Amino acid sequence: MATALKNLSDYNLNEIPSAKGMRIGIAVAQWNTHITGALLDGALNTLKKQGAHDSDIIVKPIPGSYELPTAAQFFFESALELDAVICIGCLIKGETLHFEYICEAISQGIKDVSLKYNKPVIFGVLTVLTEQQALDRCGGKHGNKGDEAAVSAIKMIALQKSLS
Ligand code: RBF
Repeated sequence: MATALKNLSDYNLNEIPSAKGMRIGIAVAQWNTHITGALLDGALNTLKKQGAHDSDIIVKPIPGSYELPTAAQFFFESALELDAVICIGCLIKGETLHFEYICEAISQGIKDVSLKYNKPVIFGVLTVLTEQQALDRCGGKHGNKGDEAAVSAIKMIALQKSLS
């Protein structure tokens, strides 16, 4: 699990499928926006580099990370006909157990929505102990988890298309 061993932006994009024609929703939590904004920039940058069209990427702000699974469900229930949803958030551990409860709920919730709709729902959520750890992973020394989330979405959409 150690991101210290893997740079989150270290991809050879020539080896990643084209994202042309892929339709992707992105839900972005509005807590720690200096982090989630950078994660969003990374995801958008990677999707566009791989050929995704602006009009095929739908970005929506949501209150906090806890609401990410519900937002993903709203995306799939909409008329947008999305191939995947990327959930972007940043949880920084505080002094109470709130962090543990929210991390658990989000990771389970994202998995549940993905299985319910049979579509990729990507965990673009930083769960860190300090703000510095988040800064290191949203464009800092460990790369940008937004890039990794976009690559995961593209790969999973391509996988599903190849099997259907
Ligand atoms: N949302 C986040 O996305 N990241 C956080 O670090 C975060 N910390 C929170 C800490 C406390 C004490 C509370 C009450 C909420 C926090 N939230 C955070 C918001 C949470 O995900 C959710 O939006 C709200 O709890 C409303 O359901």
